[in-house]
Amino acid sequence: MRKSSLRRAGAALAAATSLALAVTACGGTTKNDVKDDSSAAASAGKADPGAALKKGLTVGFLPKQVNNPYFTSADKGGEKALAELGEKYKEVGPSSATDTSGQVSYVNTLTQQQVDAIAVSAQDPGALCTALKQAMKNDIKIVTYDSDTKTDCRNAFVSQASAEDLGRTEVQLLAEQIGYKGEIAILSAAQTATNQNTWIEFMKDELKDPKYKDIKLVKVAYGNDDAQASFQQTQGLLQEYPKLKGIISPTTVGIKAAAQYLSGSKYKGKVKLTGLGTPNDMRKYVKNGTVDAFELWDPARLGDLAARTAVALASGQITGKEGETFKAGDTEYTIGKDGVINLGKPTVFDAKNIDQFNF
Ligand code: RAM
Repeated sequence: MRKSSLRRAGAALAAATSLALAVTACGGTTKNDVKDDSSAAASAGKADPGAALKKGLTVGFLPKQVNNPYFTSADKGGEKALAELGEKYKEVGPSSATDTSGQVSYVNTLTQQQVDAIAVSAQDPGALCTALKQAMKNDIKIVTYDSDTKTDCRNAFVSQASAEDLGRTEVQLLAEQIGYKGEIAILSAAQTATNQNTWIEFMKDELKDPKYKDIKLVKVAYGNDDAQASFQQTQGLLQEYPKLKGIISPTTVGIKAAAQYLSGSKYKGKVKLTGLGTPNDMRKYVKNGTVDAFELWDPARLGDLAARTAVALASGQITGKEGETFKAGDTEYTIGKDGVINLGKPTVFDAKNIDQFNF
């Protein structure tokens, strides 16, 4: 049952779109966000852990970028879970990872279509908020997955792993590879991406440890999850910092493009590269000696959990409050602080284990 009518939705959505556009430039991360008690999530009513899962619900997946193989795998995982549960799946989304106004329009379209829940990977923590709050007012449950919004703009966030662990382990991996000495750079995705910005903050914090005193972070470059731009940014980094010893690229598009550049250059095997990549993208660069080790979670499992969380929310089993529990497949999950649900630990891939993975 919809709480509020969608009759006024046209005008409200137009206002929502322009307001959302006005805050597109809002940056930052969720690292220090505090949950606002007046948030939609906090006021979403009481959870009924015994409620049966509803059937025939429609969940709209809205990734950062549709033509990114990482999101293809993630959303396929969501589609499969929804089919198993007897729900309907749809996917919409922009083809560029820097099209926040495109993401806002897709949220508005899904709201007009009266889907039951939206699973969204946000390109920006604030830009989608007005549109997402409008959706929640229309009783549409919002799950962020992969990349969060501010906490009051969604009911729950399905996180791929602990952001802190990811940020710190990437620095640890690279530091070992360069012998704890030399200049390093980060090749990120979009400048506003919540997930990458949160991980980068933890990388910078990790680098404060005295054991990294001989390592200097010289630049954070942005390849916008665009293969060509990421390739050029890598080339630019090496031109600007010829003594560079290592690069961390916490994006599947960025690390692949950086590996492609390094493997065809005189820096192959000399400039170390790590970060987050898919085994299928990175296999040949591990085998040809460009990359020693990198990490990731299974994107399909992330999409699966996002879908199951969306269905649990839309069925009233959970509301997104800390301490609530629900079953996704065979696993019981507990909602943590700020409505965060953690998928688990990422895997580190290297020459020894990479052939065991196919995604
Ligand atoms: C890219 C996207 C995504 C991120 C992965 C690691 O595909 O930026 O948001 O989680 O890389």
